[in-house]
Amino acid sequence: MSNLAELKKKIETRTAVCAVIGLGYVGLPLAVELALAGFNVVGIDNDPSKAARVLEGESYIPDVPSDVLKKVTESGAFSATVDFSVLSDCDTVNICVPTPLNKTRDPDISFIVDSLEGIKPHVHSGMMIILESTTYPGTTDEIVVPAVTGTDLKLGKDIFVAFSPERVDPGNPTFNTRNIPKVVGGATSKCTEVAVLFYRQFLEKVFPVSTTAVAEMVKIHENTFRSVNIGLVNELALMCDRLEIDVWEVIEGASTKPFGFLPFYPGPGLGGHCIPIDPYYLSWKARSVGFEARFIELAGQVNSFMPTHVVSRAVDALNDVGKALKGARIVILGVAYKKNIDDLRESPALDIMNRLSDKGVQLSFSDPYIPTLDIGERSFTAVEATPDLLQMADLVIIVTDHDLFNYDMIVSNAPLILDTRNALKGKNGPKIWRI
Ligand code: SAJ
Repeated sequence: MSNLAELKKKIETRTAVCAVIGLGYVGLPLAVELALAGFNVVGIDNDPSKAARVLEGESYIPDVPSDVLKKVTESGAFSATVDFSVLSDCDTVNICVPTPLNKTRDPDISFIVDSLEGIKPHVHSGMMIILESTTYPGTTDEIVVPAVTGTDLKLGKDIFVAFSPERVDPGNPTFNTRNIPKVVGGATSKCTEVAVLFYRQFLEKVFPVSTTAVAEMVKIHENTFRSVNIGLVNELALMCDRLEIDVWEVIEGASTKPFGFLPFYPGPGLGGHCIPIDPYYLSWKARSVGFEARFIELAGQVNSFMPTHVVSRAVDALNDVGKALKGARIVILGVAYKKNIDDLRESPALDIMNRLSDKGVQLSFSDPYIPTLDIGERSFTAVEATPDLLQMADLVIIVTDHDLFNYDMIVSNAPLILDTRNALKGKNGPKIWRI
């Protein structure tokens, strides 16, 4: 029986042993879904505490309930380790590690490279390696394939390689690992075939594409689409500010168009570990072939200008009541990068607070999801958004519009409000300013 036939049989009979490298918000849900589907799964993470917590059945990913995790670990279907040697007994390997930017805002694929270094000594015929980490087109063919193939390990015959972008949206109540359509592109047609068969064992919808580069580009396109459209609407907000037109009303009006329009909303800036990062993987790759991805760079400039604009609006609002920024008591409401989550990564609130602190503002913040934060040498501890706190403030800035905030109380007690999210939609008056 050929390696391909043997691997397909193991997948179809769920006797394949599956490894997931990287047990974060992508890898842990994936590993649990594989185990629930009947596969024997081993998670590998370079953080020993993650492996230990998995074995304890103690989930650290909100989308993975601890009782579900405990069920698959206690049954023996799922185990976790820091030791890559387990891969010698594995048939499939999913790489789900971070792909950040480095200090010069160029792609940092060191986590992928480190994973491949861990895999290489244990690669064997009949193995499939699938990269899921968001990366520039060409990574799988140029980095992964050479690392796992060799004279005795022919691509598409002995070793099977594919790319399948992760699309996890942490906290999304509707879409999860199992029901989000999965795009898959193999390094050869046989690689696509076996990767699609693999995912079809435990995911509801699998969408094959012809190459790994197409699959890599699909993901980057999805997130660049958001970054550029957010940049466009932020620029619209800056124009409307000059033209004294309510941008929020403009978007609400445009949203009545039943086709050909998708609303995006201005905000204090672009946060998160995907949207501010992924487009720069594409522009970096484009530059390597002599192409300047102008939309991506321009959107980045507009989006990263928004924290400056928020500070400028704060100056205007305080000035309007005869107060200076320096020494003003300002309360920031919401610091996570988007509402109803506890993630601070790339949050524009950090940039806004840094700028305000530098200008001598007496700064405090309230966020039900974030207890403390550090900005350079300065540490802040969250305070409760009480009527007293708001009454004593000179200005309250709504940076992240968590649903847990009591907006009626905020309007009743804050003497001056800068709303960067239209959280106070429909409420107007001289004390309410918007971006
Ligand atoms: N933002 C705006 N205006 C908007 C939308 C977002 O300013 O109209 C800001 C947010 O406040 C945040 C940043 O942009 O700071 C990113 O927001 P996001 O809604 O794109 O949320 P993310 O970063 O969690 O993006 C993830 C992505 N999911 C994956 O990469 C798997 C993205 O593809 C999803 O579309 C997005 O979640 C989602 O829709 O929730």
